[in-house]
Amino acid sequence: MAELRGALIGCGFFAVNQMHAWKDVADAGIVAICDRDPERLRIVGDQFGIARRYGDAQALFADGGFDFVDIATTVQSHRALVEMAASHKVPAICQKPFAKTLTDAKGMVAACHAAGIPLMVHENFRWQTPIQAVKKVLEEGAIGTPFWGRFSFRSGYDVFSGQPYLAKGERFIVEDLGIHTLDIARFLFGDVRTLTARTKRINPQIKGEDVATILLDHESGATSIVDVSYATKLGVEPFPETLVEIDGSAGTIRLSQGYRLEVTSGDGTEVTVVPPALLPWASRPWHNIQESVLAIQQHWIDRLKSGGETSTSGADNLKTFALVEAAYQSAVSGQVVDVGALLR
Ligand code: NAD
Ligand code: 89V
Repeated sequence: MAELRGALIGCGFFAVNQMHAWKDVADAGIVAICDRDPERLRIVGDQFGIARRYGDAQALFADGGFDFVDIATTVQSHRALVEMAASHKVPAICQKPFAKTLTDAKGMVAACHAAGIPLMVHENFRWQTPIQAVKKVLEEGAIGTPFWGRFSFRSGYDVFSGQPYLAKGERFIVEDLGIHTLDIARFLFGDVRTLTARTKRINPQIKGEDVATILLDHESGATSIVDVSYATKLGVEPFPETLVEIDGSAGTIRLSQGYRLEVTSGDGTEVTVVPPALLPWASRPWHNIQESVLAIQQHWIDRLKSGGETSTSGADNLKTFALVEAAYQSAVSGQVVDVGALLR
C-alpha cells in the first residue's frame, strides 16, 4: 500500500528521535516539517532531507498534502495545534504532557471526537521492551492476581542541559516524568480510584519539585507506589530505567537495574535479561526511550491502517493525566484525591 504521509510540528530536542524513528516505521514517511524557530527548521530539514518547511502551523495545514500530523512541541502549544488538526480533519499524535490542564485535555479529546479523527498521545514509556516484558508475565498469569506494586524511577541524571525548560516551570517531575511512571502503573495495574502524594524540591537551581512519592488505590483492589526522583545520586546511574516490583497471589516480579527480570512463581524462580535494542541511530543511555519511540509510532501507523483505537489514545491518556492533576492537588492539600471525580 502507499505510504501514509506525515507532517511534524516542533523540530526541537526530542523531535530528532521521532524523525529517526519515522524513517524506520513501515508504510509511513514525513513529507513536511514546521517550527517557528528557523534554525531548528533548517537543522532538522537538512538532517532528514525534508524540502517542505514551514514557520507557521496554519500555513502548513492550509497547504495540506499529508495524512497525519505529529505534534512534538512543548505543552504550551498542544491544545491550539491539536484543535487546528481537528479543524482540518487531520489525525493527530500529540507529545506528552498532553495539555497544561485536565480541562484543556478534555477539550482536545472532545474536539477530535467531534471531527471524527484519531488522536494519540505520544506516551511511549509503556512501549519500552522491559515494561512490555513485565506486562506479558502478568498476562500469562504466572504470579496470579497482583495485589501490590512499586513503579520507581530514581536518578541523578542531568536532564536540564538537554531540556533547559524543565528547570523553569512551577511543576517539574510529576508533570514531565511521573506522568510516564503513572501511565506504567495504569498499564500494568489498571485504572485508579484514589491517590495520595507528597512532593519535594531538593535541587535549589530549579523551580519545580524534583521528588514525588505517590500512593495509588487501583479499581482492581491492588495498591501501588509510584516514586520518582531526579535528586538521587547512585553508584551506577540508572537513567532512564523504570524499576518494577510486583507481588501477586502466586508469585512476584522484580525488574531491576540492568534490565534484569526475575519472576518467581509455583515453578520456581526464573531470571532473564530484557534490554532494549540499541537502534542504529540511538545512543546510550537514551536507547530504551528511543526504541519505544519507534514502537509507538509503528503502532500509530498500524492502527491508522486498521482503524482501531491506539493504546494511548487521547481518551485513554485523560486517565493518566488525571493522576498528574490529582498528585499536585494531594501534595498541596495533604488529602486523598478521588480520581474518578476529576474525570467526571
Ligand atoms: P524543545 O523546546 O527542544 O522543542 C520544541 C520545539 O517546538 C522548538 O524547536 C520550538 O521552536 C517548537 N515550537 C513550539 N511551539 C511551536 C509552535 N506553536 N509552532 C511551531 N513550532 C513550535 O522541546 P523538547 O525537549 O523537544 O520537548 C518537546 C515535547 O516532547 C515536550 O512536550 C516534552 O515533554 C516531550 N518529550 C517527550 C519525551 C518522551 O520520551 N516521550 C522525551 C523528551 C521530551
Ligand atoms: O521522557 C521525558 O519526558 C523526558 C525525561 C525522560 C528526561 O524526563 O523529559
